[in-house]
Amino acid sequence: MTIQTRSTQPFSDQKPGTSGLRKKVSVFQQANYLENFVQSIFDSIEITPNAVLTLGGDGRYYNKTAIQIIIKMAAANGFARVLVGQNGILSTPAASHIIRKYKSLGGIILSASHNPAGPTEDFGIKYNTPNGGPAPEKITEAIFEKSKTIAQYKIASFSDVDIEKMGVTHLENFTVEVIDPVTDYADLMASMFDFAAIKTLLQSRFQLKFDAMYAVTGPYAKEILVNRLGAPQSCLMNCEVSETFGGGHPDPNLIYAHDLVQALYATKAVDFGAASDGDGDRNMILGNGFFVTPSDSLAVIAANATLIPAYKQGLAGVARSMPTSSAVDRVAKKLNIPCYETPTGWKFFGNLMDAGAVTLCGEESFGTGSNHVREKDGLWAVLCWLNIIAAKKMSVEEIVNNHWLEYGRNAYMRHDYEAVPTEIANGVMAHVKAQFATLPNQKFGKYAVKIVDDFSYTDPIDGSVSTGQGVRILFEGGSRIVFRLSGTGTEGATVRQYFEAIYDIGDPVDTLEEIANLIEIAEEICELKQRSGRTAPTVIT
Ligand code: VG1
Ligand code: CO
Repeated sequence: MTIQTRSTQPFSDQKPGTSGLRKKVSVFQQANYLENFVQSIFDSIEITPNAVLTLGGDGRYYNKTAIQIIIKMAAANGFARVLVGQNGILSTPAASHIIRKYKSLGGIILSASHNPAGPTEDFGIKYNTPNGGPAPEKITEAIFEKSKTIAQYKIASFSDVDIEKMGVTHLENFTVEVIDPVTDYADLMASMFDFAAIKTLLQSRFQLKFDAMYAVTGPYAKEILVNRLGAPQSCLMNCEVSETFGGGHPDPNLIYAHDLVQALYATKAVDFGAASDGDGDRNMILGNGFFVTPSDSLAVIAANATLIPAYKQGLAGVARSMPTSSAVDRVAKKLNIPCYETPTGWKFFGNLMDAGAVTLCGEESFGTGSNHVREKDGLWAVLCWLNIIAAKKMSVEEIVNNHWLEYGRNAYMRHDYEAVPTEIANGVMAHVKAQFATLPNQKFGKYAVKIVDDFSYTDPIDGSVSTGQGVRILFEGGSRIVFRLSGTGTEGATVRQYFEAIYDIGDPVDTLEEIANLIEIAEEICELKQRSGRTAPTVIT
C-alpha cells in the first residue's frame, strides 16, 4: 500500500457545532474539505498500535464517498482496523454501542441528523471517543485549532473497499471489516428490555406504528419490532433508507412526521406511535390522539424505570439539558436521586455517565437515552415506552395523566426561527444581554423576573467550564424563557426560544394561556419578530 502525503490549505469554517461539523453537501465536496477535517481529527488524538476505528453513517447522500476517503486516511494514519457498517450504515446509537463493544479508539459518524439529505442538502461528520460518546469540547476545540493551520494530510492508495458485502478485507497490516449494522444493537436491546412482555403486548389488540422517516432506523425497527417482537410488518412506516430520506425532513415532530401523526389522530385504531430521526438518536412518542412532550417522556421513563429489567435496581441519577423542562427534576426529588442540568448537546452527559453519576439523560429536542450507550437513542426510548405500557397495562394518555397527578405538570413549548440572517440573530441575542442589568425585578403583568443569566456549566467530574450556553429568564414561581442560537443549522442562524410554566399538584391548569403569555413577554424582551420581519416561528414543538 502506498501512502501519500498531500499538501492542502485550511478552510476557515470547520468549527464543530452542537453535534459535529454540519454543512451543505457542496461544501464537503470541495477538494480537500473532508480530508482536512478528518486529518484534523486524527492529529488531535493519539493513534495507538492496533487502534480500531468504527465508521458509519445515516445513509444520506455522500455517505459512501466519504467512507471510502476515511478508510484510506485511517490506513495512512496508522489505524490497524476499521469496522464499517454494511453499506456504510450505522445509526448513531448503534455506532456508540459498536465503539464500546469492540473497544474502538473512536468512531466517525457521518450524519447531519434530522437535517434534509441529498445533493443540495446537508452532510455532517462527528468524532466519538472510546466511551462511545461525542467528543467533549476539549477535543472538538483541538480539532478546530488543527483545521486552522493544516498544511497536509495522509491518504493511502488502494481501490475502494466493497462495503456492500459483509466480510474482512486485508491490505497488508490494515484490515477493513464490514459488519452487520443491526445485530449487535438488537442484541443489546434484547438484553435490556422485557421482550417477552412486549411481544405479548404487540400480539394482543394493541396497535403500533413506527415511522423511520426513510432514514437510518428502518432496518433496526424491522429487526427489533417485527422479527424479534412479532409486530406485523404493517406497523412499519417509511422504513426504506433512501439517500435523500425520501426528499423529506427526518425530524420526528408533529409537523414533519405527518404520516404518523395522521395515523394516530385520524382514527382510534392505533394505540401507540413513534418516529425517529435521520441518524436514529431522536424519538417522538404518541398515544392515540395524544402527544408526549420529550421532557415529559424523560420524566415518565425515570418514574417507571424499575419496570424495565435493565433498571430494576433503580437509577443512580438523572440529567437533562438546561432548556429541557424540569419535569424530570420532580421525579428525581421524589426518588431522592441527583439531577444534573447541563448545556445543550449529548457530549455534556458523557462524563456523568462514565462516572456512574447518572443513568438516564434527556433533552427537550426529542432526545432520551441512558448509560447503555453514550448517545441518545430513539429506538431505546420506544422500547422503554412499550415495556412500561406492557407492565402497567395502561394507555399512553393514562400513563401521562397519572404522572401529572402524582408529580405536577410542566407546560412546555419551543419556537424555532430558522435561517435568520446571522447579524439579525446576533443582534437579538446582544439586545437581550444588554438588558441583564435592568431585567431583574422588572414585571411583565403578573410575571416578575427573578434571575437573568447566560448559562454556564462546570462539569462536576473534570471541572471544565462551558460558558455562553443560552440566556435564561427565570420568573418568580418557576416559569421561564430561554433564548439560544442553534449549533446545528447550516443556513444563517437558527434562534430557539423555549417556554416553560410550572403547575404543582392541584393547581388549576391552563397551559395554553401561560405559554401564550410567555411568548408575548419573550418578543417584548428580544424583539426577534420586529428585527427579522418574521411573523411566526418556522417550527413549533
Ligand atoms: C439541537 C438540539 C440539541 C441536540 C442537537 C443534536 O442542537 O437542540 O438538543 O443535542 O440538536 O441532535 P441545536 O444546537 O441546534 O439546538 V441530533 O439528533 O442532531 O444529533
Ligand atoms: Co439525530
